[in-house]
Amino acid sequence: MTNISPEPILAGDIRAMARAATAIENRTAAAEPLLKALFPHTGQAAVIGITGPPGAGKSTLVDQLTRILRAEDVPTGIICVDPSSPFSGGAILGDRIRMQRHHADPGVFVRSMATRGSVGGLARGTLEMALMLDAAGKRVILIETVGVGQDEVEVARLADVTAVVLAPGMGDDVQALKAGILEIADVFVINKADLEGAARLEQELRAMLSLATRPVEVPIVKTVASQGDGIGEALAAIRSVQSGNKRDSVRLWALRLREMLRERLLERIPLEELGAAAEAVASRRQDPYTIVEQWLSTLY
Ligand SMILES: Nc1nc2c(ncn2[C@@H]2O[C@H](COP(=O)(O)OP(=O)(O)OP(=O)(O)O)[C@@H](O)[C@H]2O)c(=O)[nH]1
Ligand SMILES: [Mg+2]
Repeated sequence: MTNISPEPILAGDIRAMARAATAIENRTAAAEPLLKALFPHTGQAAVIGITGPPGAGKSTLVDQLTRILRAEDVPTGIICVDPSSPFSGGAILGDRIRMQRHHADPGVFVRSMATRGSVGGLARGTLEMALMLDAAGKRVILIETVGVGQDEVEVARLADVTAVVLAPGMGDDVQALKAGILEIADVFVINKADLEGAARLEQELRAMLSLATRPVEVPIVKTVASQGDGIGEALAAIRSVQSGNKRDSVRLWALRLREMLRERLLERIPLEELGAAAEAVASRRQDPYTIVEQWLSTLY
């Protein structure tokens, strides 16, 4: 195992960041010592989740938000969670081409991550990637995930602010949206406001929100990301949520720690063993309490 030195990352060296990103994504042995060394230098970045149905314009919006952030000289990180789902195949190439203009800008670091269909693992990898970028001096980190499953709900929990991007004419009625996605939204962006149906989508969304019991009002912003319209407003809405309603980081870390603990424990139990134990319990050959006790006692 070759260790990765934290210093060049802390200095914002792009090659070192790319190496670290690969180690984090592949979960190599070098990743954890590195993350430990970087951790004291984190806590400065705003992590913004951008989620929503396939094709809503998330990547276009991320690209436009980055343009504004860079005009303000804000060091920016972009994490695109590659949809390995059948819904969005082929979209990644387009994303890469779109993001290329930022590649020439050393103030932007773009990284794609594959989901590999693992719930939880994605959230962890994404959090670690964001922590690395935070330590490397990025001050805003945009995370794009597709809103089709559980993954983005998990990822959104890791973000300081989550913007849900919707678009008209996608056959995605508001009713059809996953309830989980509606719950995690801090800001709604109705993109493709140039298309017919945007006003109706907004009405439906407002009607739906009026029924939901949310402690704070969720702003709705309309954009035409492909034209760069409304992007400043979207960023302002995101920022106002972030400053006014910033998620309590103690609570966030309580969630993250719990998730890490759960994951670490589960990693220690082979799937076959879990399966065998489930059979034993289901057939009443063993009780679940004894099994869990046994696992815990042999773990460390
Ligand atoms: N008419 C219109 N088209 C847009 C707008 N924003 C994005 N598009 C187009 O919509 C398509 C999908 O945009 P993306 O940004 O790739 O959408 P996405 O949500 O990232 O898609 P996935 O990553 O595949 O889920 C592209 O062809 C964009 O050019 C908009 O405001 N109006
Ligand atoms: Mg995209």
